[in-house]
Amino acid sequence: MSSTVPASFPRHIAIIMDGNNRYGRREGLGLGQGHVAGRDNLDVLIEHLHDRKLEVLTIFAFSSENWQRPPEEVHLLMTVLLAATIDQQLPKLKRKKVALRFIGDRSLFKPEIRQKMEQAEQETQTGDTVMTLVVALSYGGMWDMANAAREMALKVQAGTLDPASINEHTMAQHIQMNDLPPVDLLIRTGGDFRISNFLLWQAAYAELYFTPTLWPEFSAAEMDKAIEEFGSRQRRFGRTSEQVEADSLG
Ligand code: M2E
Repeated sequence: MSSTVPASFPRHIAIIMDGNNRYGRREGLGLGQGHVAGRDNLDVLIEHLHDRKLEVLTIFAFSSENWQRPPEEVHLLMTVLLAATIDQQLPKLKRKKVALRFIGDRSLFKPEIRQKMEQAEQETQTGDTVMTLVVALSYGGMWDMANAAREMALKVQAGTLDPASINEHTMAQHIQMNDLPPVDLLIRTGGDFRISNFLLWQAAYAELYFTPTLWPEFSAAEMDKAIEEFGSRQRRFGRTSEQVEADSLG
């Protein structure tokens, strides 16, 4: 008997958007223009994934370590481009019912930027969210876990948490995005085969997809290819080899 196993669609996709600077250099663009091209591509992909009814998209724009980049680039990314992107995206995110959320260490941002981030989050929280866009800024997976540990320690100190009750489940409640589904598919563009301290806890069971394509050139078609690949791996790994065999014969 032949059975058709439906391709599973990921609920949560996370992307390490690497390759903006290399793209800019290759194309002979000015400083920061590779990041602008990357931002424009993100715009296209948000729209595409929204159409495909993805629940959560998490993007890694700027890591804890990226503060060590040249000061001009840091300023451009974290002040100019970030503020401009929020202003530019906000009307569309609201119209399409995309809830915006930031994860990472906000204490490192200027107060004006922090306020802009908070306001954008508030303005996009509605009762009928279609997709959640999580932007990781000054984020690190190890920071996330240390942050959870600190929060739990404070609760122990206050007498509201019993140390004996600390396990994977109680810890998970202190990790960023605890109210969202775990990462199903983690994509890294730009050719490196690393997680680079991105989501460590949340991507514990994620399928990994690596591509040499530079982020500004990662198209909707390649995104579909990654999703397709995810679906076919789920079909294979969710069953015994006998089942896969039987299905391919049927
Ligand atoms: C982003 C921020 O490299 C970063 C600079 C700022 C824009 N960016 C890339 C983002 O990841 C905010 C929103 Cl609303 C969307 C994208």
